Amino acid sequence: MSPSADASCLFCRIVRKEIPAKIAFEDERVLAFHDVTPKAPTHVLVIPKTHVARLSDASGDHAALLGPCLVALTQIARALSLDSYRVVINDGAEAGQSVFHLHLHLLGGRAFAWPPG
Ligand code: DGP
Repeated sequence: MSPSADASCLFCRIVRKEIPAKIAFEDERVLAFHDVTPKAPTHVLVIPKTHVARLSDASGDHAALLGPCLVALTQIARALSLDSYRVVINDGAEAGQSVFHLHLHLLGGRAFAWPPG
């Protein structure tokens, strides 16, 4: 499994710094950056650097990447002083996924309806 290996993947290109993004967090396994079209006052995308197209593709070694993503997300939320926030993973086009590199949305800074639309 090589990090950010998919040449055409938008988020792999952000990992490789070929496309600029406002980075919120980075370590050897995880990258987080602010969403270009924010849906809340705070909207950060947390991704594994390794290319996994969608949550339902995560298995074996991929699944081990999810824990670090969640831990990074909580650290980012704390650093941004969010004490209440929503975490979203859209898995598949019908669920709203538009970029096929697994990502967690960290949304905060406003109230959220339940159930989601
Ligand atoms: P989703 O619809 O769950 O696949 O979310 C994809 C998100 O990615 C969407 O909220 C917009 C964001 N996005 C798309 N292109 C870019 C980009 O080039 N830069 C950044 N920072 N975010 C992007």
